[in-house]
Amino acid sequence: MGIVNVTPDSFSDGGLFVGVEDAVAHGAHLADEGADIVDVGGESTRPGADDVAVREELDRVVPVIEGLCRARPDVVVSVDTRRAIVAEEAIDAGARIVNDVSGGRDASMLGAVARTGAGMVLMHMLGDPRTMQDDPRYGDVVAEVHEYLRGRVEAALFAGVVPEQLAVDPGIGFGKTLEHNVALLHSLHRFGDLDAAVMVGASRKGFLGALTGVEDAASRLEGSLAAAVVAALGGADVVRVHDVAPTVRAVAVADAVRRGGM
Ligand code: HH2
Repeated sequence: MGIVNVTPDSFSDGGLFVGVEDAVAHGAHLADEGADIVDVGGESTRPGADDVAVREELDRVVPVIEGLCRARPDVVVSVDTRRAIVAEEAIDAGARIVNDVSGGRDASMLGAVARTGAGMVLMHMLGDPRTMQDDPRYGDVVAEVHEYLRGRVEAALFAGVVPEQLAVDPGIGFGKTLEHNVALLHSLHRFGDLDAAVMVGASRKGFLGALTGVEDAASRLEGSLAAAVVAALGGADVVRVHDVAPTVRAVAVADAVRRGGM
């Protein structure tokens, strides 16, 4: 999954693709580089980010989704949103997956996704982006995130979301310390029993900067590739990344090893 952030303030690429044409061209470029899914988001969820008005979020993502679906009908487009209203309009515009970092907390979200038959990513986040990195604590982070996602899968299925269309994501960096992120990647295989695909988004994130000593987020390629390979070996079905071409090549090796041959 390649990332298109139509935001002025995303942590590693904010402001680069705020114009519709630039964002559509970037999404098409990620598809050319080998992304099977292109994720379009209009709200930064970096630690400390403020909420975006609904109208603003719609104005950012809907024209880009329409443009991308028109330009590249072969690409699966997902919308990165916590709001049911944005999800619905994005699906009308051509999106086929809703990527919800809040795990479907908006009371109307699961029903909206179920009605459309769209795919859904349920991610774990502790609290909300404004406060999630203020001293996050868990007794056993892997067990607690697993239990949370189990409950969200159950809620989604109860609401009528198609089981084959579900993915879970432990939410690297969303209310987690360096140790929590490493523990979740180390034990990723444990999320394989949730009857859902497993997705991981570690690309360019702060814990990679801490582990590698690379401060500039856009320069964290090696750390991001290592995390994608680790995730693939741990059973991830989808990795959400900024740097698509190098990730496709790195994950091709990891996938072959995981399968034990070609
Ligand atoms: N991470 C980000 C946004 N959406 N969705 C899922 N499912 N998993 C993730 O790990 C995830 C996500 C944050 O990264 P990014 O979009 O690059 O930054 P920002 O939130 O600042 O726009």
